[in-house]
Amino acid sequence: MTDQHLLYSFRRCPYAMRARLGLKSAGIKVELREIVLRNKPAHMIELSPKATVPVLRLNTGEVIDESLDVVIWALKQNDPSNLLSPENHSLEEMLKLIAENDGPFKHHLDRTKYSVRYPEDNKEDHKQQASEFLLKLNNRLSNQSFLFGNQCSLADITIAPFVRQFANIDRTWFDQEPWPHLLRWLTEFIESELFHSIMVKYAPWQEGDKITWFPDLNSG
Ligand SMILES: N[C@@H](CCC(=O)N[C@@H](CS)C(=O)NCC(=O)O)C(=O)O
Repeated sequence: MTDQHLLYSFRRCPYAMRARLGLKSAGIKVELREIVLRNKPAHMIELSPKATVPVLRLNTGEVIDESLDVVIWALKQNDPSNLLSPENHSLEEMLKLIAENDGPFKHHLDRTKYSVRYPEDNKEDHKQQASEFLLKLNNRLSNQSFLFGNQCSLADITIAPFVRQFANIDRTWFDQEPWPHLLRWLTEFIESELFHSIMVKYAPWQEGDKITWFPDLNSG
């Protein structure tokens, strides 16, 4: 047992954003250690040799190193906004859409955003295939405020950071595509108090630093 939960995080990583969104929504306080991907702390790699962020070490010593598992763990402790149980929908249905996001959509997103790393691939094909997923989300959002009804759910907070990442590849193009409902949903997410509260900037952690608590007490 240690005194507190510890989160290794990277501000701009959509997986780490997802973890912070879950922890913040659940009101769970952690010690936050901001990292730089090129220079990961040895302790983080000791906890999780696959060395991706986020890594959450619970005060029991248990390590959770998959972002979706972090969110689900957090919300199972405390879920005041019922993110795990949206009206008329099941957790299973949400997990299916999240799997599409994390699998094919993220695959095409990376090959659009980092196309120089994939010289054999056709960037436009990947952009097109990623867009098909986004049109599907737009459809869901045409008659409801969020992906699984009129209240925010697990699916919204876990998928939105990736849609934001895709939108930022070419914002002028993205804003002109035929997905007005998706745009409305993304804008609301980006402008939300919740999102602002998890995007506070921290200097990279160094041994000997004083503890940085997340959520930040000054960020709402
Ligand atoms: N499946 C993992 C993926 C996490 C992931 O790939 N994070 C990226 C940063 S966005 C990372 O740490 N990559 C390792 C690296 O770039 O060295 C999760 O959901 O937590």
